[in-house]
Amino acid sequence: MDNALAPADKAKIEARYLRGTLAEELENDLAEFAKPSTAVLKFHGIYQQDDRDLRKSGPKQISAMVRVGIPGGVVTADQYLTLDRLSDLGEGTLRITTRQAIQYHHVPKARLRELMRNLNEKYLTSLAACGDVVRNVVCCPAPILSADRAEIMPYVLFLSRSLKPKTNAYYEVWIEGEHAVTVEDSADVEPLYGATYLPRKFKVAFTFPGDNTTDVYANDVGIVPRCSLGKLIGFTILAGGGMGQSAGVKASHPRLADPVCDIGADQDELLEVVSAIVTIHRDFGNRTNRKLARLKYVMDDWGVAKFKQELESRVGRPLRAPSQLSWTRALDYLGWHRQSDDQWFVGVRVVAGRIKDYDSERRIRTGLRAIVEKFGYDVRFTAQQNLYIVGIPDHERREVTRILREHGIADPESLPPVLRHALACPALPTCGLAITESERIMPEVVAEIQRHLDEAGLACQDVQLRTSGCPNGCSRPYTAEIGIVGASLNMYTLYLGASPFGTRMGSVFATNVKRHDVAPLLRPAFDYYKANRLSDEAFGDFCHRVGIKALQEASALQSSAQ
Ligand code: SRM
Ligand code: SF4
Repeated sequence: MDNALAPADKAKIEARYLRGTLAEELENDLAEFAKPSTAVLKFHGIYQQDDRDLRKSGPKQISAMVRVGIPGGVVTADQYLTLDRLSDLGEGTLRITTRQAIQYHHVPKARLRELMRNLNEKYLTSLAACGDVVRNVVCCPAPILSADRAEIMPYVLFLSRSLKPKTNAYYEVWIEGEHAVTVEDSADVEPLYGATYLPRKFKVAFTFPGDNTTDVYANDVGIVPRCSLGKLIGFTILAGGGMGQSAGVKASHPRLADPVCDIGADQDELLEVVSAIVTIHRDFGNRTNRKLARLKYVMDDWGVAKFKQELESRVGRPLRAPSQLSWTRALDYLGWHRQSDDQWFVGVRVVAGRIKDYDSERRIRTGLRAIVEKFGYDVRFTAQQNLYIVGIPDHERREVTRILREHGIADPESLPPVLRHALACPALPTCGLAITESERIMPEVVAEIQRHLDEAGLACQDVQLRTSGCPNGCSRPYTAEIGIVGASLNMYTLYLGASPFGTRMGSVFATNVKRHDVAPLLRPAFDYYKANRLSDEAFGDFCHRVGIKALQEASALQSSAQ
């Protein structure tokens, strides 16, 4: 074996196209996989975790988080009901992720094969939902008809399928249950990835012009369709985005993607260009330091001109300059919307993406299942952790509304604006990287912030707020108007000033903020905004215009006056 290989790459080669010793380990009675297998498991969409709430009270309680990739967030009714039923193999919740996937938590090792086989029977897979490969391809899933939209879901599914690893390991390990075979015995090749796969994860998002619901700028590759009179005429391609930054690694930072080129509407051309960008990451991404390995650091080093030159040399032709992109505030499409002349869809708010029965009043999981079971509607998950129930005929709307109400599923119009738009990553107790709480405290923090907005005379103000339990930024807090990021034990960093369109990141407003100090600390900024905003100026745009220093001074002034 080549001694110059980085440890992570050596391990990938030793795992023989994602096999490792998973099949053997599934045969033993141990509750957990051995450490070397945990890296291989990620490519299969599985994280080995322990319940961090229980760490102090006894031995570690090991189980698995399983992520089911759902390209564009689209599932049939039958797939939804399967996803719902299989959640009982874990803790009984389905969690819609910020990339339209579904996660199960607390799945025992002994139930994993059963889970994977049942998913596979319904054409669902966790392959490549995690790991150093192209992850779940996301897209705005609202079935909206308008002149500046065309049906692009076939492109999403095509790209997703084409960029999946080609190894047979997933089927051997989970479906056929055969013992691992050697590479020589298998016919495996990974034409795109090679035996060492990518240096790091790689994310692709589509979104429609004007409507950045998927945060395209936060992705390694962003794809913006160009449409005219409801027809697709091409795509604008962006590259080099990513939110993650690692605590203690100074050079790591979030970055927005840059527009690189325009291409035509042909599926094969799209695949060619996106694959070429993936190979730039494969060949030039940092393979010795995983904290600095994302494509965004290649873009930082090279700049767009050199990046585009390399891309052109890989596709063998010059590429057109990117079109100018313009954006408006992303809509959430919650509530009722017309889908076609005789059909509707309803957007359902799922706070922090957690589909579960909270108590006898709020039976979200049961209510959604009841609707899908009764009517057979398809479901679409969104990158804002919500879902749409689609294809509802006019005459069934009343009954759907009744079932939603009966199960305590809130009418979005009744939700306070901040709660309606907020995102939160899971953090404690499942995430091994969490420094602070996020999902569990988000509703409370949001309620406190809403109270301060109400008191400041801003009760109806739309403000995007996102909480993450560490700087990795899984809820994309750096593109939220208020970003709350776990930094050290029970302490948060607050970011303000991002654009509500996802085109500008926020800046640090305050550090080392205790959870209960978050809302009071923001209050002076709300008062300042109320008194000095321009007409129709969003909170994030205001914070950016006046600058962080002015906001901090307003905050200091108010606290010294008290
Ligand atoms: Fe994430 C790692 C959850 C979207 C950046 N992320 C993790 C892990 C797997 C923790 C770990 O490595 O041990 C978290 C599992 C927690 C748990 O208990 O479930 C986790 N990330 C999530 C999800 C579930 C958050 C959510 O609220 O839904 C999202 C799953 C998306 C999916 O379906 O694929 C999720 N993660 C994101 C996003 C947002 C996005 O992609 O739009 C980001 C920022 C964008 C980006 O990638 O830069 C993100 N997650 C990270 C990072 C930082 C990567 C980096 O470049 O430094 C990590 C840490 C890592 O990879 O080492 C991470
Ligand atoms: Fe875990 Fe941090 Fe991601 Fe939250 S942001 S899920 S704490 S890795």
